[in-house]
Amino acid sequence: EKLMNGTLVPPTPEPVSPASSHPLWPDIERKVASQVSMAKLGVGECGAGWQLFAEDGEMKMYRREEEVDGLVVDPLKAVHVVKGITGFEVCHHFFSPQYRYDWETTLEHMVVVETISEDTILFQQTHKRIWPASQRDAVFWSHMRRLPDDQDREGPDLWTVVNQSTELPQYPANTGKCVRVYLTVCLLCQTLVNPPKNGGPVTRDDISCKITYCSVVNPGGWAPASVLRAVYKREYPKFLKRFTAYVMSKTKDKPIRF
Ligand code: 18C
Repeated sequence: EKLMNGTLVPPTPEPVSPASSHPLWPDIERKVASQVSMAKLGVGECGAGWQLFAEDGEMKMYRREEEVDGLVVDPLKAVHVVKGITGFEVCHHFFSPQYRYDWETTLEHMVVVETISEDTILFQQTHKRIWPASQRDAVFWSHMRRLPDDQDREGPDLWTVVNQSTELPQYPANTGKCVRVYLTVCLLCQTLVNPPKNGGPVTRDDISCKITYCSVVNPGGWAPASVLRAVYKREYPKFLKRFTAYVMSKTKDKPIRF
């Protein structure tokens, strides 16, 4: 568009509702704050009963055995340190729908129900069925954010993605072949930089990412406890190794993004 004096006016961008005016916003603010503060605590600090169940190099996975109404809901906490990638890059690939089928091996189908804003998306997902249980689906919001540095540390800010089940009238629970699962997931990432001794530019050899992944999944309906525990003991380590290898491969020849 041209004004009368001949200057060009850029086209108005597509309206994307700011997440802060969305009805889910108060829930998102509250959940992100509580999940991040829990994720920051080490396994020793966040209550007794954490057992190490998987370890591979720098990766350590802990769980706490818990049941609610006879259903296994064991909270999981995993920590990992991965060379050559940043917290932003890890969160970006975890959050963005365009990469999800590449790394999420439990996924059968994903729908982006609503893009609330650049950093907040509503998803509906169906996951692969595990015999002898019913297939599962999930409806959740996902929110990615840079976290202000509360400890005045040197170096880049933290990044997080929080995924939290919610209800959507368009996707009522337990009406089709799927049983609805309820999840709370927090991925928290800190980039560690080793400044090069020669004072040169920071390369991927000088960075690593400390990843904390916390998850609680309520299976929502009957699932044999022994099968469920065997499935997550296999699937969580597989996820974290595969996903981080994926982020390394997607970023290795690209400029570092903090
Ligand atoms: O966080 C992860 N992924 C995100 C993006 O997809 C998001 C999704 C979380 C998925 C939650 C689990 C949904 C149910 C899955 C069913 C299991 C299918 C396994 C198929 C194997 C062939 O946050 C990464 C998630 C990594 C997933 C680990 C598996 C967790 C298993 C938890 C058990 C859930 C109950 C299953 C009921 C049936 C058990 C007999």
